[in-house]
Amino acid sequence: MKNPNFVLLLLVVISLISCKEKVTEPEAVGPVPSQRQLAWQELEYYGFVHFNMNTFTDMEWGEGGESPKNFNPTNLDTRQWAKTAKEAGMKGIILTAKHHDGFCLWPTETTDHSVKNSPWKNGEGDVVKELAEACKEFGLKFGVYLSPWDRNHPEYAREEYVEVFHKQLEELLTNYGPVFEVWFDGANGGTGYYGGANEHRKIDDATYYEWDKVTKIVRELQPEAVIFSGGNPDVRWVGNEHGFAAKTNWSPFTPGSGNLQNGDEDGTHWIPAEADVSIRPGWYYHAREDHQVKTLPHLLDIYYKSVGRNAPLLLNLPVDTRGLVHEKDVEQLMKLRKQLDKDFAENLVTDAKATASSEAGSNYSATNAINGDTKAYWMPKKEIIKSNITIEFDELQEVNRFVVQEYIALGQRVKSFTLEGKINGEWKEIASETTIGYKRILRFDLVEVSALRFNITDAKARPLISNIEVYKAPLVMEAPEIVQHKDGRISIKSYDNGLEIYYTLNGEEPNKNSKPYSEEFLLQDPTRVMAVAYNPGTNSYSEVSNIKLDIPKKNWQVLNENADAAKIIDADENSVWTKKGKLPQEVIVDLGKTYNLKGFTYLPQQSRWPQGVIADYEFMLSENGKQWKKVSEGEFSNIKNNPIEQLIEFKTTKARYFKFVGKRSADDTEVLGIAEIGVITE
Ligand code: FUL
Repeated sequence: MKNPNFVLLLLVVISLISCKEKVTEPEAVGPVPSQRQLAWQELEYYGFVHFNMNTFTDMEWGEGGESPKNFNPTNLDTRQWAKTAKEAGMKGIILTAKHHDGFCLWPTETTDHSVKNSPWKNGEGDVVKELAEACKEFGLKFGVYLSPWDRNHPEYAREEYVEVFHKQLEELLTNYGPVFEVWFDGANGGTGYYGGANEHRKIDDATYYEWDKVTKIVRELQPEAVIFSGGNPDVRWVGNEHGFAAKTNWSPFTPGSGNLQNGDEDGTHWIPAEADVSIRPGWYYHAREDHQVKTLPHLLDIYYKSVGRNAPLLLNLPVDTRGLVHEKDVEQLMKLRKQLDKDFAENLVTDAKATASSEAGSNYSATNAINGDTKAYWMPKKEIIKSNITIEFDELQEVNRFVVQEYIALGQRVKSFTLEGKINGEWKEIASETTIGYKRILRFDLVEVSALRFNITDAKARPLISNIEVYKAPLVMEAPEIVQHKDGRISIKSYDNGLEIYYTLNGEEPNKNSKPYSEEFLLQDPTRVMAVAYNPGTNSYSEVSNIKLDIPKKNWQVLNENADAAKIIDADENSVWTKKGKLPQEVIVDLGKTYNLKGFTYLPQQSRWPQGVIADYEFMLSENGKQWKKVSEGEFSNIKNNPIEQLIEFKTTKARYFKFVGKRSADDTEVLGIAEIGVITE
């Protein structure tokens, strides 16, 4: 190397290379995910199965003294669970191998309180094994829920039990193949059977279970598995059981901060949230909830507020006493799948052009954000935080979904961003939001744009954006909801904006030639209201809603109780009035004037733990409020299992006053409970 020009050239080349290298090495910011956390995050949507002793005792929290003889599914088919989950688009299933009552779904060596002593398969069965195999067959991941709290075990709260708990974990993680998640519940209620002691036992959750040891066991036996809760090494609870993550959702989290919902911007550890929710009110199967399987709009909301807000969705299916996912649940799951497939059918960025306000070199261009490769990302120059990507479409596009992902392997950075649309040549703000994380999905009303501009307005360091997708999701064509208010106002709502609503009051099928609905209207007389949603864009109709409304409750009054009792005639199904005290108990209502009555309706409380659901009743009428005539008496059959609105007809009778008597409640508690009561006029 005698030639000085050559040396100079070499130096230039070396410095160019090292410059480039500096660019290729963006530094991590804050805590970063482990490989197992990254793999888990990409699953996005998987199923929970609550199936165990509680399924057979019709409980949510068994006490621990239940006999194994109760456990006897008639038609258990884990392949049906796996097939359902697979077709629903889920990536795995987590099974309640042991819930708080302590019953083990596998023939554990640690206790007799297991399938071994149940009549199911003469004690030869193993639900954990059957499900692990079914998951494998259907290409699903398999996970286990093992309740630390054990209301059956005699040694619970003492040292011996901790060993039992660890041993159970070892069995589950050794004998059933790969496990992707181990779920430890936080509940530690206190009272229990505890081998017959039937007492209250307290433990310190932070120390009793020896979480460090638990983590060690999991890491050794299943290095790929993430741990939910249980000292929070990998995944934290989202802070509610609605399946909703917060809009601001940091995966960094400082254990002990209590910020389960939002996480901590400057959290010390990478502990992302997981959103768990049941497809029904309860986690376990109860026939009484067959009519309360979540609707498509509700499930969609859950999806967008979990997966769309940086939290994988763990959706629970309460397997029934047959040992099957109930038909109604399957139906709703498939509705959700179908709609999501439609929502994300065609990614409109594929033919678009992306340019950035700043790029840290050609390896980090804006194109990386729209090329479908989530390992490549857009990155602005080092000192730049406020920056943007513009996506220009070939032709005008109608859009209503925006998906964006950060390259989280190097930390979660974005604190806030906005989305603008170029509408008629002018930039207009569509959304202004906070965090992104692994994935954020925005839903907004349909806009026609020639371009979109995605602006990072604040971040912990320059943003790394690995993916952007844009869609035009079809409007959800659910039958409109017709609501009658107490004063007789009628409102009709469709799920999505952008749909037209048409209705009739004469019993004829509505269509776009019927009356368009634009605002609430008044109805004083009993009327059949039918309504339909219409999408002018696709020239298609929803199903028709069809309800027979009776007289409004405007001038009604409860005569024999305090003001709170007005909740039973406020036309709001969510407000409930209960009265404790020995049954029978009665309520008297004045209708304000005399009608020809031919029936009444009774709606019990619709919540997860309904109170005072009446099973035996009497119904009386009076013209003057003094002389009463009994017009109906009997039992609301099956109301315990199926607490829907009861409709009872009787011989037409003239009356201004009615008296509803609750004689016995379905669970034999001394409570009268009413969500809503109504009459049927002639
Ligand atoms: C809760 C438990 O107590 C429920 O029974 C259910 O298992 C749910 C997923 O977690 O904390």
